Amino acid sequence: MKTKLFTISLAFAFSLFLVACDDGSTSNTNNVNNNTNPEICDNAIDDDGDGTTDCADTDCATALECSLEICDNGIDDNGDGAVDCDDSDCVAAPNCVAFPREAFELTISLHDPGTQKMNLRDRTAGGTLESCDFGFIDDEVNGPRILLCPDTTAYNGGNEVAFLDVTTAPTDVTYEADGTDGYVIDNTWLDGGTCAEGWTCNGNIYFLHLSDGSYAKLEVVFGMGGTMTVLAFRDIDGATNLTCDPLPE
Ligand SMILES: [Ca+2]
Ligand SMILES: [Ca+2]
Ligand SMILES: [Ca+2]
Ligand SMILES: [Ca+2]
Repeated sequence: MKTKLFTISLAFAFSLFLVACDDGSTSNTNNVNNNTNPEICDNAIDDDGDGTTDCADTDCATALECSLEICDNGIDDNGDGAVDCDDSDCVAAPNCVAFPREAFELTISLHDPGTQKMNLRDRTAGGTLESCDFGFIDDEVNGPRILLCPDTTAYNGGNEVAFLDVTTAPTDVTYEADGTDGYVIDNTWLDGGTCAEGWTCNGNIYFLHLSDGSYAKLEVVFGMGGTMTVLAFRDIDGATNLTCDPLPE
C-alpha cells in the first residue's frame, strides 16, 4: 500500500513538473525544455545533443565566449582574457598585422646579376631564376627598367599617386607582354627624364599579372646609385585582389 501511494505521489509530482516547465513551445532547441544537459559554449562538445556544438548552438547566441573580438576597441569583447591584437582571433586584422604576409620590401642591386630577378610567390631572388616574375635591370643608357619574366605581363602605373592605395588590380588597363628588348615597361619616373647616371627614381608603380594568374603591385620606394628599394604587394589567393597594407615604420 505504501508503495502504491508513493508511486501515485511521484506521478503527481512529475505531472506538476511538466506543467511548470511547459511554455507552449513546440521547439526543442531551448535547453529549458530539453531536460538534457545545457550547452556549455566552450568545451567542443555537443552537450545537449541537438547536433550543434558550442557557438554553433543557438543556445550560445548570447554567450560572451561566442562574441566576436573587435580588434581595435580596447575591450576584451569575447572574454577570453586577450584584448584586441593580443587575441588570436585578430591575427589577420589589418591593424594587428605587424608585417603583412604578402607585402614585403625588396632591395635590388642593379649591378649584381645575382639579385636582379625576383619570384614574388616564394620571395626568392637570383640572376638565373627559371620561375622569376620580374627583374630590374640597368641598361646603362636609359637607366633602370623593369624586365618581365616569361608569362608575366605588366601595366606601368607611372607615378600616379592614385595607384598608391589601390587594393584591387586594375582591369581597365592593358597589361603588356614582354617586348623584343626584354625591357617592355619603360620608365616614367617621378622626377621625369630617363634616370641617367645619378638618377633618383621614386614613386613608380607597376601592376604585374603573374604566370599563375595572380596579380601583384610593385611600388618603387627609392632608387639611387644602382640600388632599388621596392615594395611588393600580392594577394595570396590570386584573382584581382592585392594586399596593400602599409609596411611598419
Ligand atoms: Ca558545448
Ligand atoms: Ca548543442
Ligand atoms: Ca576588442
Ligand atoms: Ca578577447
